[in-house]
Amino acid sequence: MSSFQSLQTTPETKSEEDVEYNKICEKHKQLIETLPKVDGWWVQHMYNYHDFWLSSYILKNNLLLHTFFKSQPTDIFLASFMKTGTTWLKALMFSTLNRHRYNFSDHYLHHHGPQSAFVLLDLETYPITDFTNLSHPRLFATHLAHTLLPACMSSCKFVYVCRDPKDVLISKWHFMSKLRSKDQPPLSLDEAFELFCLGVSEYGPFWEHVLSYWRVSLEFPDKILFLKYEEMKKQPEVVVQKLAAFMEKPFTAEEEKKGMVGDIVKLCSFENLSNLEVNKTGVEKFANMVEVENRDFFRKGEVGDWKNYLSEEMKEHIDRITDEKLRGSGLILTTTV
Ligand code: PAP
Repeated sequence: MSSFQSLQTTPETKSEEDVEYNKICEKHKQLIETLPKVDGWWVQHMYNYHDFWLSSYILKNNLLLHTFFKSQPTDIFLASFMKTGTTWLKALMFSTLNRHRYNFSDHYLHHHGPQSAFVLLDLETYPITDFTNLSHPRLFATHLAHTLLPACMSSCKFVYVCRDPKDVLISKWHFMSKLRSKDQPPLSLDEAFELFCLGVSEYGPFWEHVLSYWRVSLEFPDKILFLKYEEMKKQPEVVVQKLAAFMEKPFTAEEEKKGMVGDIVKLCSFENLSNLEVNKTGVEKFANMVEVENRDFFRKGEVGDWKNYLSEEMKEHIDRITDEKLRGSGLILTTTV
């Protein structure tokens, strides 16, 4: 749980909430019995809910989110498919918004993993968690596709980050292999490749996920800032300036002159964050239940690492899927590194 945005839990939920909660548990039970089911990469099973693959827990939380989450107009959401640059953006958005609150020589991010700066909505315990005491703007993250989010969120601002699916696959395969239970047989890269291409991985299919945000970003560009990991790597300063303007905290000429944009980029760089003690040895606990070592969020941080894993044939196959799925959308995701 975030030490910065410390959440409060109410000792008892109200009885109305109990009734709603019980109804949702019942609905969840029915869904689990009836929805298409496959093996998960991390968890044992995933269920196809409204065309996306979710674990049983995330599915239940999605139902609860729709009933219990109340957005506020100033909320800012960071949305992403897994392994597309979330950790980096959490650090960048948090340090941009809070640039007057912390000193760059002794910053919050020197002592806390970037994950702690946002609340991961997908894992929270509804209706127990009370978000009303979070500092403003409240910062939330989600890996859910746009079509799975409650309507109340549509008036809020979203930052979405995507990445070349070949790098996403490699990053996700490494991450999931670490988290996968030792009781399950290891997932080979060949298996992961095949499943990923079929759209079968947690929160997938990847392409439909990206398109769900892309389409809304075209219609409401002031509501969704759509970013690409590769562009962030090329021009991080430009992205930080975009983020600041989008979050309604543009840099002043004086801040720019002082080099604040560069300070933020440096603070949040892969080299800097991955070498901090907190990110080498610390553990992030999500919603008091899922524990992940901070170092697992930092692997290589490069564009094109897929070249070290995928054959030419695999590359062509996945690029073909990307071309077909994104055709006519105006979005280009394949990189030629
Ligand atoms: P999540 O979905 O579990 O939150 P996310 O942070 O989106 O993961 O993605 C992790 C990827 O971002 C890793 O990529 P890799 O496996 O290809 O190396 C990770 O190394 C990379 N990453 C983490 N922090 C940074 C950073 N500060 N700059 C650039 N890349 C980063």
